[in-house]
Amino acid sequence: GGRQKNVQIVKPFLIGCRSKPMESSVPDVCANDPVDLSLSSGNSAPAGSVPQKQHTHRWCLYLRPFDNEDLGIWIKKVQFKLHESYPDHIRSVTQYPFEVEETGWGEFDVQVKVFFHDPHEREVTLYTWVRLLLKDNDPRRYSSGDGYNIWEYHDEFVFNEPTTMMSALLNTR
Ligand code: SLL
Repeated sequence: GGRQKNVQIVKPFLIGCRSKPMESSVPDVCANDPVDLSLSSGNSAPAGSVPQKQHTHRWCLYLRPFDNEDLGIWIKKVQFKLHESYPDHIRSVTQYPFEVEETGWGEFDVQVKVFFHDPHEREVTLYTWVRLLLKDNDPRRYSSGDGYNIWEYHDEFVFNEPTTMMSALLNTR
C-alpha cells in the first residue's frame, strides 16, 4: 500500500490517571478492565522478603480519545510500563479501553508505548504518571466530583502521509 502524499491526520487524545483512596464504597475506577489482575496478587510478598507497604489507593491509568471514538480500530496495543515494584510490571492491553487498574501506595512515572494496526506506522512512546496525592494548584489536576482525583493531559497523534490502510482505519466512524 502506498503512502498518501500531502495527507496529515491528527487524532487528539487524553492520557493520565484517576485515583481514589481505598476503603471507599465507590466502584472500581476502570469501567472495563481487560488486564488479567490475577497476575498481581496484592500484598503477597515472597517468603523472606521485606514486608510490603500497605496499599492506600486504587488507581487507573488510561489512554482515551478526546472525541468519543473506538481507539481499538487503529490502535493494536498499548503497553504501560509500571514501576518495577509491581509484578509483571509491563502491562499490555490489546483491547479498547486501553486502561490498567491497580492498587498501590506510591507515585511513579509510566512509559506508554502505543502500537498501531498498520505495521508501517511506527509505535509512539508517551509518558504519564501515577499521581495519588495531588496539589490543588496543579493545573493538570481536577476532581471528578465523585471522589476521584484525575491527573491527565491532552496530546495528539499526528499521522503524516499515512498508508491507504491506516487512513481508512483512522477515518472509520
Ligand atoms: C519511590 N516513587 O520513590 C516511589 C516508588 C512505587 C509504587 C513508588 C506498590 C507496588 C506493589 C506501589 O505502589 N509501588 O506493592 O506491588 O519509591
